[in-house]
Amino acid sequence: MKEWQAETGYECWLRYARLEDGKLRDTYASVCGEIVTAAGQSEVIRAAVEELTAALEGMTGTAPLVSSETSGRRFVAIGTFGGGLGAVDAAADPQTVESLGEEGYVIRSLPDGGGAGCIAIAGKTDRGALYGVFHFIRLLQQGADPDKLAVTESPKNGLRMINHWDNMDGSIERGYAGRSFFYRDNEMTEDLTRIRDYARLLASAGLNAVSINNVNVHQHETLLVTGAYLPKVKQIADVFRAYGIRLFLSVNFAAPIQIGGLDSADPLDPDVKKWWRETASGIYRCIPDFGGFLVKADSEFRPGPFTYGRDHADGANMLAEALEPHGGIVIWRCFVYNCLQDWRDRSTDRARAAYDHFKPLDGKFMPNVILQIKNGPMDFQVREPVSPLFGGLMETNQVLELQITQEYTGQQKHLCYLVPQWKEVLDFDTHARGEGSTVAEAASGALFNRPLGGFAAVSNVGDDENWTGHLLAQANFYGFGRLAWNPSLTSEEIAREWICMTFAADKETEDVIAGMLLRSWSIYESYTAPLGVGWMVNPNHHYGPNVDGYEYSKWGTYHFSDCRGIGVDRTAATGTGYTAQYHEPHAGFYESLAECPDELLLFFHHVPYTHVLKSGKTVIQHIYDAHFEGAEEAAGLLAAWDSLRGKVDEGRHAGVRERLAEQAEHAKEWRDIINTYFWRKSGIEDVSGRTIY
Ligand code: GCW
Repeated sequence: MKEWQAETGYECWLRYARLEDGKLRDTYASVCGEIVTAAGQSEVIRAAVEELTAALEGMTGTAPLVSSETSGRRFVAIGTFGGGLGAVDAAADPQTVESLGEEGYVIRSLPDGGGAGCIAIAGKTDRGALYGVFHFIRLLQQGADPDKLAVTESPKNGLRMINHWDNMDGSIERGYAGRSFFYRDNEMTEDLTRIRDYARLLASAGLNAVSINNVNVHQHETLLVTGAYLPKVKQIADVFRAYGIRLFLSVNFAAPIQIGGLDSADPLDPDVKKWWRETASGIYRCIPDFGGFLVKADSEFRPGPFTYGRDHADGANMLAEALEPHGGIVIWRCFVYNCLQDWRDRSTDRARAAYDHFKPLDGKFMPNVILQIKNGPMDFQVREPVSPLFGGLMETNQVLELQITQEYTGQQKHLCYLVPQWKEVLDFDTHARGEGSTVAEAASGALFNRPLGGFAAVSNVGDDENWTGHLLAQANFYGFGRLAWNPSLTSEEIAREWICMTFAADKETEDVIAGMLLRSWSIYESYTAPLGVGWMVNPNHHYGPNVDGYEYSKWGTYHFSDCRGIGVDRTAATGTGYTAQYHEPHAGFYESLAECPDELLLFFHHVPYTHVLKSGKTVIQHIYDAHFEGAEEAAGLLAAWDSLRGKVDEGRHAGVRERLAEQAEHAKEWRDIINTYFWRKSGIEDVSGRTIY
């Protein structure tokens, strides 16, 4: 059996383990024996060179020479077009260079370049070159032939962002991988090493923006925009800058009152405007390339413009005006709904809220405002329809918000590779401009020709040694970045890339892990809340089954099960009218009981347990079958992983195994509680006569 180095998972996919194939090792060592850059390089290029040096040293056992002149042997040239390196300029014609945009790059094998031949990695900007270097490393990790490189890439989305829900006391809202690595005890961390490694991970996955504090901005965090903390924030921004990443802060809409000594936060009040303008200037004096503000307002008890009878456009535009002279942007969240609903009131529908609030404001936001829209109308459930704001908003910049942290999808104790879920969202055709009006096109800005757009996602990392708690949850972090760069990559391509980089596994091992990842979302869905109805979790922490946990609460998240049936009537004909927020054909599909897809049936319709699905099963039989099968498949994930003992180093194997074992047990708990609940409610027997309690 193979000897493994003890591994913790800290390096993630930037692992750079010694290549096992000796021939490949020698080839890479000789082809990449030297790295050449123009003299006097920027810190971004220096970061790129450092990364490639570490990668080559790790993979081949020999560190490359780094210089600004070729010594006659083969080399890798890294730089910007027109930046003083002939090999770089030879890598692409002017038209290609033009098409690259600010962050694109070219990677090319030039057999005749610079004497012995070279590989050029070139961007229009140094950030482009950095992304090119990370791509090149990925190719080496995948065993690419260095003589046949011809890659031209640029990102589909301008904004590719991670949102942290980290609090300054060190806790992370909905964090499942330890404490914050930005803060501790209401102070900012002094240890920038981990933050630098984090920046490397972000950049390697293609990400370019990060907000470092929770959108629920509490007392200390309100002060982040002031001199009290800005010098420390600057240090972090400096670390990120070297990796092409812009820093954003979440701000408290009531800050003018809480820390500014004003008696109002009214967005139309001149003193309030002035306070924000001065605050913005103060930030930019310290951090000239500060990204801007992320805002959760009038949502879940956060302050906002409603207090003053103003709307969200008034609120966002006021902040946008303050940031505009400095090139900053406002990212304003659309997660606005009534969280003090009465469960007895059947006319209020939380799913409608974001559209009802924001659609009437379409076109009223300043050009440097982006509305951030959660993928679904509710809240990051394992299954939801796509938010109708995509395709609904046509004159407003928008960014798609996803949740990498697994709040409702197993809290990084269960395996749930979310890329397939995200792909379904991205591929959803809103039909806003006829066929092909996908969410991916709307979010990027391409569909409605918007200047700004992109993807943001809530982070799943913390100070756990392996960043994500569940090692395999790293694939979600990586996958989000890759999709934000290129939404047309498939879930499988991303999974295999990640596995190859993370485990350097043989083909058989790669197949096993890829199979586990690709099945995991559907497995998780099958043993939790059925057919798109959502929730059924324990209140507050949201882990584990509790069918009525939210049924009589104020949060607007109900399933309405009784002895006859289950589901929420959101039709225009007899329900809340939510279906009408979609363009055709979806408005019609969802409205029709016959056409509504099975997996979303209970999101849109209240039906008897005996209703027959398209699958041919009744709803109740589907619930039983899915839960029995789901729990079995969860056990199957553990068995599959066990088959890899000896093929993955012991440290990482054991860590994952522990979580898969918990998942298998917990899936049984889900199975039995859900099945028992519905058996008792409906009185209908399982046709297969399995044990229900
Ligand atoms: O899903 C809910 C979470 C809250 C979160 C909120 C939001 C940051 O349960 O913890 O608050 O969404 O997205 O604002």
